[in-house]
Amino acid sequence: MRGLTLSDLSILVLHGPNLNLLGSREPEIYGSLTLAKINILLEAEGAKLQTNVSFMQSNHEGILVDGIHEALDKHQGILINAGAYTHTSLALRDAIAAVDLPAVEVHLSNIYRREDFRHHSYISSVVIGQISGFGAQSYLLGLQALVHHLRKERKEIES
Ligand code: CA2
Repeated sequence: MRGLTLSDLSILVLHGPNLNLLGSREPEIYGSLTLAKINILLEAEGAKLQTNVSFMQSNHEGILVDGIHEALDKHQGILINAGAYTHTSLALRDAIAAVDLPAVEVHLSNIYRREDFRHHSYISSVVIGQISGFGAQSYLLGLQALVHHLRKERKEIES
């Protein structure tokens, strides 16, 4: 079988509930960019990093769980903003743990500066790291960190 080359990396970006409303409401918390614009920025960052980026948004927990399962044979890593499911979903946590793909959790807002119920993430214990509070930049920083991690992991396996 052909070995993977540097440009063969593929990342799944998962956006959780209500993030399809970005740009239309609460810009003081979540910024003024639409989700489509954030995806365009991620695609451009992916191109710089020689990494393919795919996107999925759902307002439904089970659909996000299915997306995580389906990532297994298609992608090497997951970038996830689980939205409010961050604070409630054992199912998403278990799905990320089950597929065992490196994942990075991102949030537009700094969840630790907000209401107490946003301070706990069910996801954080099964991801390699979390970036929170930098608006759309959180996604770009998360993508960079994930690609860096995957490349480092790959180099370690090859050496
Ligand atoms: O800061 C983040 O990225 C969050 O994941 C966003 C979630 C929130 O429940 C998390 O605590 C933190 C909410 C996403 C809602 O997105 C909206 C976008 C526009 C208008 C209203 C909601």
